[in-house]
Amino acid sequence: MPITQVEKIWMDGELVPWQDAQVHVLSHAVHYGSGVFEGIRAYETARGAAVWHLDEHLKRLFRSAKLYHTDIPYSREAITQATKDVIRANELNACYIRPLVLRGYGEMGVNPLQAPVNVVIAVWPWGAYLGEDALEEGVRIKISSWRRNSQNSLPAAAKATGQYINSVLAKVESLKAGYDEAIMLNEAGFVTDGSGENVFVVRDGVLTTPPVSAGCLDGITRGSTITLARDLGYEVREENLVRTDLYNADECFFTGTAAELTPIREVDDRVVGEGHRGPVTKELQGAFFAATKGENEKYVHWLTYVND
Ligand code: PPE
Repeated sequence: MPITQVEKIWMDGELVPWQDAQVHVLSHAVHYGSGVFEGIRAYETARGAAVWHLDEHLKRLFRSAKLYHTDIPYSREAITQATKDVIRANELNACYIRPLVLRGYGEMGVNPLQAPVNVVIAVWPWGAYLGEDALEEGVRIKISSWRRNSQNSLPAAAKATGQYINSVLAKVESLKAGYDEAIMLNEAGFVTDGSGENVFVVRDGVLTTPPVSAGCLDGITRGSTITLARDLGYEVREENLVRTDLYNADECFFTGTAAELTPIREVDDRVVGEGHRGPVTKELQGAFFAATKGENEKYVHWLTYVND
């Protein structure tokens, strides 16, 4: 998806013009994937732009960095302030937010420990991740022939740039085969997640999503969806799923910061349920978007208002 350019990017403590937020081609992260990042959204509310689950995302960023022995040279409070600053500087009401901590220029060779750490927070307006119609019509997906990174090779607990080359393989395979998105299984054959989304199935009114131990990212939208669903009275289980559980579901949907809550209408050419957005998915989407807009008092604490 093309990036919509805005004025400023926050880089290493300063707001710099978009074009000036550069790294050298010999930066460590460019060669070895030694970066950690987040994907966050800010939504338009009656009180201006508000960042959805900023604390959770930044906590995960710091956990990812720790896993790769990277000390982020700013506190979480400073990154919180910088995120607000960069949204305000670009006068955005709603946007996608991409914090990135990368091993920069100065050292070559696999060892990252002497390479400098650069910190970037970019923001831009970003529409529906899987296409404008996807939120209503749903997407067609393929179970990838590529397995999800094994937890003993690349831990799902870290959102690291290099780990995404696994998702790239799966995503491209699915697109070339004519689907919208891929889901990866782990080596044992259990469902993990999409190239950039967690997955849920609904059957007989019960929601099930794979446990984090299956090897999926501990998605923040996954967590909010579990809470929203339970608050609406649904039973939610975190249990292993096999691919046929997706085929035989009444409803199936993705969750993710970029994908938000996107229905899945077909899996491996099998129509899921009625073949369009089901009632539970629709109800959860409604609850999700109301919460992101600050329309439900119960979840206002999930928002960080940019102008506060
Ligand atoms: N699984 C994967 C592999 C993943 O990348 C994401 C987020 C999720 C699950 C959902 O996690 P969360 O956003 O915390 O609910 N993917 C991010 C990057 C997408 C991209 O193309 O870049 C995102 O949604 O921002």
